[in-house]
Amino acid sequence: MSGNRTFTMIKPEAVENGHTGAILAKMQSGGFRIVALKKTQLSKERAGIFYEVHKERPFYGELVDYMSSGPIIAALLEKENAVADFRVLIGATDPADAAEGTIRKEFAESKAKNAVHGSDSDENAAIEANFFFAENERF
Ligand code: FUP
Repeated sequence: MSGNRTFTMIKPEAVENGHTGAILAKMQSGGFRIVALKKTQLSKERAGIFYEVHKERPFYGELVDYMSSGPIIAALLEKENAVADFRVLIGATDPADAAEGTIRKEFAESKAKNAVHGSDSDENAAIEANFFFAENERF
């Protein structure tokens, strides 16, 4: 996968609160094309694997519990400079620091329940996309 794709999840609180459509619309109007999309729920074990890079962080247990607490929307998105541009569109990790107009500013509840995930590198975007999507689920 080249540098034009990023992986995202709409997190449980945003799905639960009915923000899926509005968040996907913001992604699309931000210039991102949906390559793959699914609604699914992570088991605790799979959430633990997805967030393994944060294993030593104090919030890891809560993060795994939260991310497996309800359904999420997983998506693979395409745009030139996707990883960096998507992180601008979603805003800072803590919604208190997120810029006006960003997805987290509008929809996130807190640093933990921050509405969306966005990959932090091309390499992780590829790993994360492979975690959720088979080749024949990408268009
Ligand atoms: P981001 O890349 O913006 O999602 O942020 P990080 O990689 O720093 O954090 C990964 C996830 O850990 C975030 F989605 C939310 C969670 N987190 C917390 O729950 N508490 C914290 O203090 C920091 C991050």
